[in-house]
Amino acid sequence: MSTIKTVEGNFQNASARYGIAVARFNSFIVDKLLDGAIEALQKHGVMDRDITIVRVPGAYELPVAVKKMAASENYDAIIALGAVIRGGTPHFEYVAGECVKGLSHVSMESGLPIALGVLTVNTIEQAIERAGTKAGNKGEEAALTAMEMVSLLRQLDS
Ligand code: INI
Repeated sequence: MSTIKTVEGNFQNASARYGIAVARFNSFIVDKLLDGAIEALQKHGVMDRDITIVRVPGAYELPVAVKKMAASENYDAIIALGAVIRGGTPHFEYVAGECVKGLSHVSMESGLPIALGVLTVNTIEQAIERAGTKAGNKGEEAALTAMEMVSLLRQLDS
């Protein structure tokens, strides 16, 4: 049997506090991601009082809101949810790019796990597929990632 130590997160973090930052743009998709995220947290024992939803206008606004949330020290992890759907203009590239770059920057600066539940897709159909139909629910996946990372970082701290 191997004697190599492995450190890995699990989903037993019922005592952690989760912030969910949600973009209102494309809310018919993002609301499904939010439902998936909340269900995943509740299924693993997270209490409603340990979940806070923060709403912003669009995905572009997620990084600045998440930065404030991280600085507040009120959360053990933040789940960022949005849907950027390609249109006929380069706007998509800027919104999607700045959103993902900004969230990654905040995570590295703060040391807080920030789960990326922001869809960046070419079509509405692709968004629907990832919001609880044939390609799963990326909000649920982001919530599970947040839980796993809280657990992992706690173990790495100890
Ligand atoms: N915001 C989104 O969340 N998704 C999009 O697809 C989108 N598109 O395509 O324009 C979008 N734009 C708004 C942007 O996030 C800002 O709210 C806006 O530019 C004001 O700063």
